[in-house]
Amino acid sequence: MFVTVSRTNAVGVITLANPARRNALSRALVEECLAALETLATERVRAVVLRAAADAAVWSAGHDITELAAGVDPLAADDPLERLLRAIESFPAPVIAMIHGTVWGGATELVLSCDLAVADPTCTLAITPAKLGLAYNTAGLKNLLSRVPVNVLRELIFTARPIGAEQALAWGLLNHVVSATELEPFTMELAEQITRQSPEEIATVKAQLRALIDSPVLSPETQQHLEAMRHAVYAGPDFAEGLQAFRSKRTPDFIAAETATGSGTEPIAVR
Ligand code: YXS
Repeated sequence: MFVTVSRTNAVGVITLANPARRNALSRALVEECLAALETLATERVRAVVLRAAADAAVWSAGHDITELAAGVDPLAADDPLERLLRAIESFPAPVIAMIHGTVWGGATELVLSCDLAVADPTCTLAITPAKLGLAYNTAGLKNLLSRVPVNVLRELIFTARPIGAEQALAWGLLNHVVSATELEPFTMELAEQITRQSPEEIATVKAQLRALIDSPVLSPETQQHLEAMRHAVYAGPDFAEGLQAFRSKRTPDFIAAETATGSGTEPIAVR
């Protein structure tokens, strides 16, 4: 059991509960989140709060790196985490991320796929594909671009550095930052306020906004070109080095890895 589900009036609460693995988004934990959403949908809740345990220093460590493999697409469309992101975006009621603790990698995209995000000052957010040499997916970048300006997204990805709650609020990644003692009552009151509004109109606005975010669609040629670029990355030396470095608990050396495979020698194409 890696997730618990509870309900207060018309508010469902899903709690990530695998502290030993820092709530890493393993297939098992994500499948339990998907099952929890299905249960709450049948119970017709009118808001969902997605949280970790109150004492968790890490909200979620992101994708379970031990389930990634060099040469294999780490973010395929049918990946459980990708299915969870879509399930949250299509859930008929608003999903609110309530954050105490640090958020890493794919967990940041999980937070940003929620409709709202409320945090306390312990919250940090990091987007880390460059740390692993991992090929982020185009759908994920489109989703992130719908939440933050492109220069902010570039800084988050290019540096792989966590940003604090106040910076995340200033950049629009969070709706509110409140004190640690206020976090739960503030978030639950926000959820209760939503449950007092028209569920039909809220479900319709969610669907309208998602349709507007998802258009325009990329041409098949562009999609194919981007997928070829992604394949070169996840089949390349950086990703293998990033995974190996994690397993060996050391900092990755991408230059050495590229030099060793001779892939770092060709000149960088400048358009
Ligand atoms: O050594 P044991 O067996 O006790 O396990 C350790 C860690 O290996 C494990 N763990 C993870 N296992 C799989 N995937 C993870 N993402 C992950 N993170 C942690 O949990 C046990 C306790 O970890 P430990 O000792 O490091 O805990 P800590 O409290 O000292 O440090 C917590 C963190 C979160 C700062 C640290 O665990 C960490 O930096 N984890 C990696 C965070 C990260 O880079 N996540 C990105 C994953 S890749 C992803 O999400 C996307 C695909 S993308 O790359 O595109 O963003």
